[in-house]
Amino acid sequence: MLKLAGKEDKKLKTTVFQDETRIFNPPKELVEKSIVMQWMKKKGFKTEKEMRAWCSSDEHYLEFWDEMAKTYVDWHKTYTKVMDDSEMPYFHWFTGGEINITYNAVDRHAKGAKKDKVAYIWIPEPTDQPVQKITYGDLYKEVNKFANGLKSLGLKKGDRVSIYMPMIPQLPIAMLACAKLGVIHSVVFSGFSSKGLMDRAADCGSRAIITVDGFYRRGKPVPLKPNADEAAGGAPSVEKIIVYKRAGVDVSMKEGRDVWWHDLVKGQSEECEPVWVDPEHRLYILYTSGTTGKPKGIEHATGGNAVGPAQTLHWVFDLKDDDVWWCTADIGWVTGHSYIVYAPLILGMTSLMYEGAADYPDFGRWWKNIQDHKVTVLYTAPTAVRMFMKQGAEWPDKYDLSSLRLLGSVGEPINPEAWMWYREHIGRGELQIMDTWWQTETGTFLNSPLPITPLKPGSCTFPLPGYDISILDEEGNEVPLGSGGNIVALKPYPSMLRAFWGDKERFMKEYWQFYWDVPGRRGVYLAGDKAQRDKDGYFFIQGRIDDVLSVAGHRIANAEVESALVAHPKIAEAAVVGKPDEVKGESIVAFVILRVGNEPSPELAKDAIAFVRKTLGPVAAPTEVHFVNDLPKTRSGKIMRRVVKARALGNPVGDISTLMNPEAVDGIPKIV
Ligand code: 6R9
Repeated sequence: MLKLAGKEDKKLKTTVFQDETRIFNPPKELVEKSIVMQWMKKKGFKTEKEMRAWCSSDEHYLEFWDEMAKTYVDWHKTYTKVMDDSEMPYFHWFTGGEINITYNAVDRHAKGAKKDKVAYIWIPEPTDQPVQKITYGDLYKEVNKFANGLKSLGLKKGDRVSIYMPMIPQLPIAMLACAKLGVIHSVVFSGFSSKGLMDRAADCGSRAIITVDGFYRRGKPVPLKPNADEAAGGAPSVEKIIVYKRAGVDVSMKEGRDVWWHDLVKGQSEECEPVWVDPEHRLYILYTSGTTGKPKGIEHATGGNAVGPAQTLHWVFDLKDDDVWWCTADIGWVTGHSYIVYAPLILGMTSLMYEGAADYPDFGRWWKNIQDHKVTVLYTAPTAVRMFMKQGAEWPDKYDLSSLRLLGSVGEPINPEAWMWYREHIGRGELQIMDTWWQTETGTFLNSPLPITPLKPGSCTFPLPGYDISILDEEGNEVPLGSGGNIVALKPYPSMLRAFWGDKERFMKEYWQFYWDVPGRRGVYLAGDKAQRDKDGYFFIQGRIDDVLSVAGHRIANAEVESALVAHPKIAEAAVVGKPDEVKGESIVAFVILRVGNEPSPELAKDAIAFVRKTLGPVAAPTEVHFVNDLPKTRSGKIMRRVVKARALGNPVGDISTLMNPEAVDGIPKIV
């Protein structure tokens, strides 16, 4: 059974996470021209609320998904059943159909009107290297040549291949080539160590690793191939290593095992027949960040991932033919899989892809990218927003960001302070922010505003059409408005995870067991996040179930206190942990990073405490504030509170090799 914070004591009072009264209405023009509004008019829906409810209702959700599946995807063979729940919790979608996702993402555009449309504007990190514009026609040829190369190595449908590459066009090309053959890709973030790659490749039995000689980081070439060599040494299933020459660093090639990408594609045909697969055929395995314990290999199905991400991208970010979309995530994360690779390509959009660091050569790089390539929609993470906030608005202010028309956020709760800064300094004080809540497991956004939704800062607003998302108490009752509990999906949806690679028991335990025996709740998906709804029904995500403090009988989300701290004009980032306290259960200890230009002082610590007391009330005020230069984060930018806490309390910090900045751990002072 899962351990849920607070389960032992149901009498705990839950603090109201957000008492947000500011509402930001979407401009009329955005609403009127939006894709979702066109659809609503066609269907005769009068209000957003009515539309969202209809699409997610018991009576209509399968009808909704049937229409979406036929709108966004060309099926080689049409399915006969939209969804089959006879093997719950193993839900099957689009039964009886046949599909190839690369055909949908590339071939149909390359063979049609979008042949010469740019699919990717790729910006290398070194400023002296040329930007590449890759059309759908180019992509078609490159994917086919590489797919034929993979075929020549004997790779076939159902085999697994690990991809360990930086943000270069060959990464999506490799993924699309695998998918063209029905080979299951497992992308491993290129910032992971050789051990991270080895564990993942060994777990899913990869037959090959696709990698690069090296890549650029802040202007310097960094070798990567040696990591793949080490990984292959501990992953006996790996027969081949394919190496793309990116940085021109010296690498050793093992005879018979290693092959250069350019040799593999030499002389290969630019045509390659798609391998048509069952919609349930696995498209990819992606290991989650592994915040605790062994990484879990999330299995994603082909059909659902052709439909879900494309539909949400179209509706939420309202992408039209002339938009330039930039999702700043790394493709090594689910955000990149869904929203740099599959969804934008299925929609036939132009995406920007940037190879490098946000601060190279300086903190203006992103804003220059937007200015130079007239990016219209920007999708990034709160951690990035806070980093820029810390550096000050003078960086974005130097550039012309007038091409932007919509903004997005993902990865963590975005604290209202960062939300306001994002809108003010990146969005000219007028752009709407789509705060999308979702997970590796879900493949696509579950809760998110639409361009027609009035926004509240810090809220991911409502469940999207077709998704039945609710908040339940521990007994399985829906909680009333104005309170919180476990956020769940009451119904299945196409892009949901299908299984854990090789671990049925853990799959059951982590997501389904919790409400399995509650009458009427079998098949309810436990997301693992705490959330609250305010009196208007707006959802506020409070963070992972474990990230809730218990202070003098009050349940306080760590994120709530962090959000209050970051609203302090001198604080850029904060991590809050609970320190055991004989009287209160836990007392709140904060570790904060100051904004540039501020110095730590005992007065500032006192001021920060007073600030939280005023914002959230005395019960949520930290008893200690410590100033640090850095906080340990996952590679996707989430603050690792577990590690901060372990270090602060003098406990073993566990495996930190997969952190973005393991050195930050040493800077956390002991508090006991
Ligand atoms: C897409 C992604 C999933 C966890 C999720 C939640 C947090 C993501 C969020 C958010 C609040 C948002 N999360 N988006 N919390 N508001 N808009 O990040 O996937 O890396 O698997 O993380 O991230 O806690 O459960 P993943």
